[in-house]
Amino acid sequence: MAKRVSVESTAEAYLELLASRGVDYFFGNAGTDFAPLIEAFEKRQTQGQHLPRPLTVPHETVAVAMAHGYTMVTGRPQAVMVHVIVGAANALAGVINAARCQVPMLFTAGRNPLTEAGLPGSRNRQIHWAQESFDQGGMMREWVKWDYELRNFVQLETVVDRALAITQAEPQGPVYLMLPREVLAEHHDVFEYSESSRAPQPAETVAAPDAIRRAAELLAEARHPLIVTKGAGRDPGAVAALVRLAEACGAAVVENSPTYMNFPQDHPLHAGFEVGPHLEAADAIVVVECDAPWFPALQQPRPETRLIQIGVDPLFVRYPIRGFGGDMALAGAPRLTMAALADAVAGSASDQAAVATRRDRWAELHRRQRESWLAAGRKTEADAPLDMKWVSRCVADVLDDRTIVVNEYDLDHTQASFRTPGTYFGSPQSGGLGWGVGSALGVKLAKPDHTVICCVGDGSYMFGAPTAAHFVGRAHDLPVLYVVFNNRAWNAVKRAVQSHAPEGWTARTGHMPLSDLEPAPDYEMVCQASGGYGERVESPAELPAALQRALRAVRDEKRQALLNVVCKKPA
Ligand SMILES: Cc1ncc(C[n+]2csc(CCOP(=O)(O)OP(=O)(O)O)c2C)c(N)n1
Repeated sequence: MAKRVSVESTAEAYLELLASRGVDYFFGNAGTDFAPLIEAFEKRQTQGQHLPRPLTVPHETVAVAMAHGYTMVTGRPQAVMVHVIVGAANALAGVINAARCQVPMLFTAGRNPLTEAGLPGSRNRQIHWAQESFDQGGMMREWVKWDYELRNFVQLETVVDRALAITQAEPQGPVYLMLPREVLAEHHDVFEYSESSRAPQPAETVAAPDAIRRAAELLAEARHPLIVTKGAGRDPGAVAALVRLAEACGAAVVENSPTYMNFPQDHPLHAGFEVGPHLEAADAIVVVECDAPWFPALQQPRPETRLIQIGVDPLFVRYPIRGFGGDMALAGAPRLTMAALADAVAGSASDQAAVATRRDRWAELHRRQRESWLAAGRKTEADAPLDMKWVSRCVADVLDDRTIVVNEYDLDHTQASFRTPGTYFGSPQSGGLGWGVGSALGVKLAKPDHTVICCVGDGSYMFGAPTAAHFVGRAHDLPVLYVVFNNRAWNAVKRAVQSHAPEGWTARTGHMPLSDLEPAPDYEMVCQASGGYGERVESPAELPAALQRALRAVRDEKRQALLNVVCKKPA
């Protein structure tokens, strides 16, 4: 149905349209390009129109991560707006993360005024000359599915609906809309638009029945089937389908650097987080939403092992190189693909006795694996400085089904056990650091009745623009608990040097440039500076009680909290 509203500007019409399309939040890091929008926001708020809600986010890293976090738990894309080319530059790593995680997002930036004079919104600041680039979309183009500059009011609805349709079409990912100030500032009286988007939205797809049948035959014949996944749980509905598939095949599931909760970690077919020990034996491997299931330079499946790749884009067409083979690739919604495959395998003439034997064997491995993980954690329980395994175990002890963990780096998977879809989110495969702190805020925004715990390395924490993030936590009432795994180093960098030159100069001198983070800041004070609860934890025995104090702060006092947990420093 057509709707007709009175407006004053294109900017106001744009906000009206975002609200009608279900965009709840507008994460903004403003500049001079925002002037017509800020006016329009204020007019709408004065009139009681509160959506989309503008949130001031004083660093682009946090703004993009918040939108990422919000969408990864709701599935609904939100709007981010940054200041022209310079704001977009600060945001780029976050956009890369969203792209690789297939998270939809309406990423927008102001466009420098085009005209030097003569139009409302023409240039009137020093920066308006130097901030113009020849191709503002160019910097982002490799990482977004679509970019466009809004050229006039007449095309507003088509452009916004097209942007939102493209970002949500699979494989999902950010789109980039540039908004020139003259166009936003144009005066208009009336905006007519269709109440719901008329842009076509592709329906979910699943492989043809014949392909499913052939894949099921291949799996039914296998004697050692294995499943590897990283991101099946992007669609929480896919978790149950993956369980059915694993059970139907008697196949173990290995989570490889999981970005989501993919498979209940207490399920007897969960075989841990390392594919290496199982590669040699496997005669059929199903790779589900996993860009790098193993490292060919270190280990490969046997040449005769059959491979099935499942994903919305099993070719990963936006990756320049990815050589993992596949006897079959089943493109489409993994939830539907795996459900169809599970049905087909269950209905096939597979050897049920062999399936049951495999399940028992995996259950035994699962039991022994968990025992050894528990023992490994316990072994470190008295270590001071704290061992990251013990920190992870203590965090795991406070988890429940209404707690969501965002983990950028250091929570040790072997010490926790996530069972509920949508309760775990791990670092993006693209590894653009600075994602964790902001995305935890986005998760909290989307799930105010859940406890949100953000586990971050001290390095990752600093990449996350923490002053800006804690500002947002206080300004917008988002009490997240941050657990900083403070090892005073970039251990990932140290490990890379050790594997590159195990007997090299750094090993001989015991000194490694460019990898230490000392003197370490008092991270707890960064949170306190924005009214949060902060505590430094140096004793392993004190950690459980410290976690309880911090949880009380976030749950009862509704204050953000940060535990600065002093961990062992890597060599
Ligand atoms: C934007 C960005 N810059 C640099 C890196 C390289 N990098 C990868 S891991 C890492 C260290 C992370 O440190 P921390 O969070 O303290 O975890 P730790 O390695 O100590 O466990 C760095 C610097 C990156 N991935 N992203």
